[in-house]
Amino acid sequence: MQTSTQLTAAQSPEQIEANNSRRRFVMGAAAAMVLSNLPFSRSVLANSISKGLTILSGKVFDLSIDYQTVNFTGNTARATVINQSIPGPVLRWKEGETVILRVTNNLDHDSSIHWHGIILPPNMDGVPEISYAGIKPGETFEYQFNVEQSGTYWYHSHSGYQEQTGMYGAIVIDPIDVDPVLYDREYVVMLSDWSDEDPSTIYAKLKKQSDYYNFRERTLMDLFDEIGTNGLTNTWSARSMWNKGRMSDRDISDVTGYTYTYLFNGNTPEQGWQGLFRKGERVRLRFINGAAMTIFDVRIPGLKMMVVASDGQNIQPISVDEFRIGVAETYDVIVEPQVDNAYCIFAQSNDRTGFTYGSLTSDMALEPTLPDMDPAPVLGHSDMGMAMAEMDNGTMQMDSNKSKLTDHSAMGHDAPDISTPKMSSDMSDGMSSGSTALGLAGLGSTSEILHQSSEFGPHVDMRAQSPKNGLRDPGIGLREHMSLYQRKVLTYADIKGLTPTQDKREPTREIQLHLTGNMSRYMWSINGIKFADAAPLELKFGERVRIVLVNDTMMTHPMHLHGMWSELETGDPDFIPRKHTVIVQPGSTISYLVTADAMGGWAYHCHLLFHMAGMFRKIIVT
Ligand SMILES: [Cu+2]
Repeated sequence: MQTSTQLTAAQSPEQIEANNSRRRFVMGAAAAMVLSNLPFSRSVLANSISKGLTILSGKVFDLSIDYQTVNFTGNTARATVINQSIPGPVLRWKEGETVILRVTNNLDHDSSIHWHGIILPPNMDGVPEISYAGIKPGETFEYQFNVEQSGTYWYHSHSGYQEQTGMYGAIVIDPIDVDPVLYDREYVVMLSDWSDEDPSTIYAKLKKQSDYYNFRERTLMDLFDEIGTNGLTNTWSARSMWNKGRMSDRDISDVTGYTYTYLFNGNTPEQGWQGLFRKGERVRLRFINGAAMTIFDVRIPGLKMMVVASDGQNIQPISVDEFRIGVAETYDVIVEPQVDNAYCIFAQSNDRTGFTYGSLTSDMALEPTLPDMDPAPVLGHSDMGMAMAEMDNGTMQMDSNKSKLTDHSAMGHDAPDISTPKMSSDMSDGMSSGSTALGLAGLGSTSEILHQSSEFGPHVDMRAQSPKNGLRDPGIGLREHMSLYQRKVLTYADIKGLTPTQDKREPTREIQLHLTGNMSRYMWSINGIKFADAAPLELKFGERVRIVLVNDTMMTHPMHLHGMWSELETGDPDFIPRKHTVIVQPGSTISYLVTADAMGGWAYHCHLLFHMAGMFRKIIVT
């Protein structure tokens, strides 16, 4: 009986990327950094090998988890891999079918695979200690569930730091009905980050020195430049805010291109993935951010991208030049190249410390022209959820003083959608905002932003006092791209479901969660409470609830709810889009609705791997 996984024949040979014979020279991460602002010359690239993704389709899949020695940088390192490859195989399912996935753990540690974004029973979700005990060394665990959705998803280890060392792969689910998206050809684009450093070493370094990988701190020369431009007083008041919190306005990401090599379908920038097209074709690119810690900004110079799906769910098509993809998010886009050429699919890290790319080409012999990375962004006051007026009044709550808020009079200046935040004294676990009338479904919360008493203490070094609405903000480093480069950047406000909202009920309560941390001590939490100390969040089966996320930190956090959809409130109650991962920008708030239609225990967490231990909650639906 041929039940097990097979190399698919469903794809045309061209669909399986066909450039295995190209030979190029593999360089290290350091060389990539040097090259990062230069177009690659073909001679430099002459010797490395670009590889494609393996695709498995069917109903029964055998997956193995093994150690493997890899060489992405010129040095060898140990990876953990699924079916001997990074990424693991693309799993191609069909909506309406039951899949069986037999996963054998050949590591000497526990392992797991979580099917990210897939709606399934809680014991099939693959999260150790919430779904099951994990997969022990030598053990085979059999997952079985009905596939009730279609689109682009992915899977990854939920054990330790295994995801960082290679345990991730794409899932593509064909719809049971006619696909509303028309296309002639498709490719998965899995973006990820690789380090030769052991992830526990990376984490230990961050714990000792949270800006260990950030080489963009301001220098004395920057200071003199700034004084020359803005004057001493302005410079001093701007600087003192950052200095008080021992923070840096260039602290965009914790782990950077200093240690990371960014991968495109498992290829380094020196290898350069290639995908073929014929001019006039509609090409569907299924972007997945499978990185552990890296948010990417993606564009294809010379091509408009029609975004047709977000987190696997069809959306009303929206034409953009660029989009930000948070860790664990997926976007499907359609491009229609009209001339024979090699187009660069360019993915730069949001801190601009590195990039990866692939090419969409009419001829494998063509090399694309690499664009320059955009300038490194600098955080502004609004990214800390602060109005300028507050800064001048000296009322920002970037403490070490852990006291109460001192002056409410100046707040809310740049936050028209959000009322004045307060400190809440009596909301025991801060999980419910109580009695006030809730904003309408799809339009977002009208409740006050309340800082819980648990948010005050040395474990939280910042609270956003006037968090801005994150919906229309393309994000730091992208805001000015229309005026500077005429590049339309996708925002969450642009995303509307393709099909009407299924659950049209109004939410009956709100849960306001603050994403918190002490950044200089590299401690992460929700409402100031780390996972180990937190009670589970309880939802009642069938209830319609709004989750309001407030980012009180300077980092962008991609928040992932397991088991249920996150219905992002983007302003149209009739076409609320469904997502599994929602990025919350620094100093911003965003909200989504959840229908608690999945009994059992589920994980809810920031998807940045090194934030996850603290910024995590168990959700129980009873
Ligand atoms: Cu986070």
